[in-house]
Amino acid sequence: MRSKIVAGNWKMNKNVAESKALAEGLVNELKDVALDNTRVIVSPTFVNLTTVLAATEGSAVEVAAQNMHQEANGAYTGEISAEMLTSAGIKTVILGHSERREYFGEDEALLAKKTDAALANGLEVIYCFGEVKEEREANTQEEVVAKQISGALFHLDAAAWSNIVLAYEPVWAIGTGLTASADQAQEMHAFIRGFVANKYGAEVAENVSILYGGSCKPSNAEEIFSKPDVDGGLIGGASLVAADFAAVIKAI
Ligand code: 3PY
Repeated sequence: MRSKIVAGNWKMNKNVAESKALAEGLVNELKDVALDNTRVIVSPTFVNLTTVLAATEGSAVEVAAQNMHQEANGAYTGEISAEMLTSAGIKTVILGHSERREYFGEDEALLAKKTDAALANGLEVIYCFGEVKEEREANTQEEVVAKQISGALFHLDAAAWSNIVLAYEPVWAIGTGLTASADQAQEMHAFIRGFVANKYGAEVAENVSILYGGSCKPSNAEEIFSKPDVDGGLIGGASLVAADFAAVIKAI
């Protein structure tokens, strides 16, 4: 059975002390919450990963990185490898967020390499993708998403999919306050599951968690999470306040 997952993407926010306080605040908010089949993940910046790991130790809160480099080591100033993440105790990495695609030129060819490096080092990948506003307006969102998924992930064998989580984040809903309606999210998630099933069969498709991201917050989370193919969320702004993120988690 696939897991429900609520993951907080802290992006480039929170210094060391603030990250520690936010992580501790979240652990405190969740201490009496029965999480059942729901995984909770937070994703601070690289410099705060070990602080947040320490602050969440012994709790159900997992810690993920927001990015990594595709090479194992070498002359790549400023970069972090998969093995460096695992050596720090990290088990999950977010790849392909639209901000990485937009501001750092990441495309499917690069993301395929990053995915391979992550999986080869035993990391789970939360792979993000989603259409921009013009693509939605032109009704090409399914084509766009299909290319983003197949281009980075369809070279994998079926077994590798046990370490893949998909995160559909329509770019027009990121940081804009706009949200896909619950029906729009369900429609796309059902398309994605069908697309994965076509390539890998029903079992892989039924077992992959598909998260929704894009201005998901306490006021809309419950409706979005109620849809059968929405297995949780990748949460931006609302994950930066412990009580708000806890409210989103409780909505699942
Ligand atoms: C958002 O909701 O803003 C996100 O980008 C989550 O990753």
